[in-house]
Amino acid sequence: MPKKFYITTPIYYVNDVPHIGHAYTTIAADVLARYHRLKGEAVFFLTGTDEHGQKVEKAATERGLTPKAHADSMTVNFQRLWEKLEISNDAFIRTTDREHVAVVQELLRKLYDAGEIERRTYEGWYCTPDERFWTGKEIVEGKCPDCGRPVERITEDNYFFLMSKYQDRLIEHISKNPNYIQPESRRNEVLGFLRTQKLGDLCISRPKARLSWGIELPFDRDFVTYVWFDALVNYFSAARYLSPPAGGESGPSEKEKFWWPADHHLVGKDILTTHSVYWSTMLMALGLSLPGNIFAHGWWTLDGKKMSKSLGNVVDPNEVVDTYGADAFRYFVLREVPFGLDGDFSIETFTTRFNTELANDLGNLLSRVITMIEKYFDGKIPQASSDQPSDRQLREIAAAIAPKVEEDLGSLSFTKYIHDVWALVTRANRYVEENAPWKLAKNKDLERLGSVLYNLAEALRRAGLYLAPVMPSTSQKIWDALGLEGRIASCRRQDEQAWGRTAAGTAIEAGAQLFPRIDL
Ligand code: ME8
Repeated sequence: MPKKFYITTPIYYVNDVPHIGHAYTTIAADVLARYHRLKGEAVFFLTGTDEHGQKVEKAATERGLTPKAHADSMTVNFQRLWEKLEISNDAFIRTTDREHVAVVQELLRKLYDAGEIERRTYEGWYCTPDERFWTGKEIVEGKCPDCGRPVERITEDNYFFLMSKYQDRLIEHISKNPNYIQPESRRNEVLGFLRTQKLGDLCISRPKARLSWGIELPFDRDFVTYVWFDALVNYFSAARYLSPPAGGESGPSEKEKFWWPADHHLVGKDILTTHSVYWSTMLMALGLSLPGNIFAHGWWTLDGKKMSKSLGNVVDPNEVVDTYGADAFRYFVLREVPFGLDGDFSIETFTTRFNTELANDLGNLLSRVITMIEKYFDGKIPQASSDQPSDRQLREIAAAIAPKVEEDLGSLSFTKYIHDVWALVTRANRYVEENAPWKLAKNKDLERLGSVLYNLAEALRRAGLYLAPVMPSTSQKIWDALGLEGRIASCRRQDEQAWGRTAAGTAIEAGAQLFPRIDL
């Protein structure tokens, strides 16, 4: 059976429409999924929507809809955007799926029966409009620190997951597994917090009297499950009922055994604690394996400002994609900011990268090579018959990519990945200048001209192969232009990366410019 690779994005709340932040995590996960498919691994790439809880209920009420009808209408926004962005997810989970609800209840029952969940009386300051509790230290002169309205003292029964007893085990797990939480700065933050503060128990219920839109506790019908306890379980429940068959077996337990645990949970830095603390301890209490890695990426701003709906400065990925194409957007977000750091989106920086890197470096290279093969060799890839130092250098750069990108994606360094592939694009452009094919044509040195154009076609084929996870359509266009058969996404990388796989005589196909320059 091939090696498995299971990757997840957060499941997004249906209280809002998707923006650049949602697209970012999903694109990053897509690149990893595509890369591992190219390597011939069995891949399960999961994304979806988080549909229960206060925020969603509130958004639905504001629209005069039931929460489910609201969720149905909002989920489509995510699904459509993922199609537009060429996201290759294998499944889309919704926490309102009947199967997911059943798994959440099964796990709650298991924890309750094992004494991992306890009913307790909770006392605290409650802000009714915000529907949340505050501690005595947090409130400001008897008012909610968030909205400034008066808070009231409430005593309420709730169920608690006994999270605190896992504090030491969690510290040990994170310490012993340096890759468990990445990047390292975030790992240190989590460890620092766990080593200096006492972990509390986690309130995992909400009385139905206060919130009804949630999964009912299987052991007390007066309560629903806290939305995070329900949402985090998606990663596990999907492995059972939405994952691809495991080596031909499609039973839930075979699939669970094959796919669980996930290799990577990609999340934004805002939700690292819920994943590294809540989810890890929940899995420990359930006796389930912990994921291989939780990676917290940074935050996007727009023109240096925090994006917010009320300020109206949210980047709508739909607009960018409709104007400049999915690949350019995918390329930009991964190229611009090292994964893990915060980044800023502005149309100026986007345009600069688009024009210099995509239109000039890559797009022009392809169109020059194709035009010359058409003009001098009747549209057929010529034979390589000479071998000069610059040819060897080009081949060496191409050969060096595979081990480099393997390391890059092993540490989720997308920026470095693109940089390492771009070394070949840059070298190929220099190769054009060094060999000046137009001069060879003028001097009627067709033998050398043929070799030069063959090598350039090979360099482009290799660049297309490695760029396929990042820019799937562009890579396919490169593939088609070079007259190569089949879908690049169905290739096996190890079969394709040898130099010289392009057959001389192959008919090329002239197409449109890959990236027509943007004039602002
Ligand atoms: O938190 N920059 O859902 P959510 C980068 N349902 N990424 C951003 C971003 C920004 N400005 N804004 C949002 C939830 N994100 C829960 C998750 S998982 C079991 C439950 C991204 O709709 C980032 O991935 O608020 C963040 O973690 C996610 O959107 C939060 O999406």
